[in-house]
Amino acid sequence: VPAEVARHHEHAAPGSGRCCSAVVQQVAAPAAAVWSVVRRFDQPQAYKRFVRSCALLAGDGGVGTLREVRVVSGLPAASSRERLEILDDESHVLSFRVVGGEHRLNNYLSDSATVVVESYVVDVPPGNTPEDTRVFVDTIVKCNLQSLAKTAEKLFSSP
Ligand code: A8S
Repeated sequence: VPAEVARHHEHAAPGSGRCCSAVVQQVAAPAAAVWSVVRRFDQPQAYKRFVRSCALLAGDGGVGTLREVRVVSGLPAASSRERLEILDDESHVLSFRVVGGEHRLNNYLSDSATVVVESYVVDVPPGNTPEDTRVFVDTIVKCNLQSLAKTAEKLFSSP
């Protein structure tokens, strides 16, 4: 991981009752192709396979936009309200914050750049350990990034 990227993803100590991690994915496509998929805050279902639908509650895809995501069944969650915190088209950085919804990942904060490193911080849900939580969230994020790689690679190779 390039030093600049690592530095961008350094979180302050998560604090007690919180946990954090980062997931890295290689993508065989140019950063522009990856970024074109990631930057669409209104279209997470383009690559996030746990997302069933997404509706914008406020904003038009710029910083401050609020979206409501409904997730597929079988997860300990139904929906999530997420606010776009950073959308930097030059540095290829997007960050969103979970601000509500029906799920157990309170105060989730995600930060992705197109290299692609996705780091996060989240409260450990009551009755779970930090390890449980990390395994759960890493699984979701890894799956998202693999799917993002496929989506961007397809976009890049299509005629
Ligand atoms: C993302 C990352 C995550 C999404 C989580 C971790 C979530 O959408 C799912 C299950 C949950 O339990 C929490 O980048 C929540 O989307 C799939 C509803 C937030």
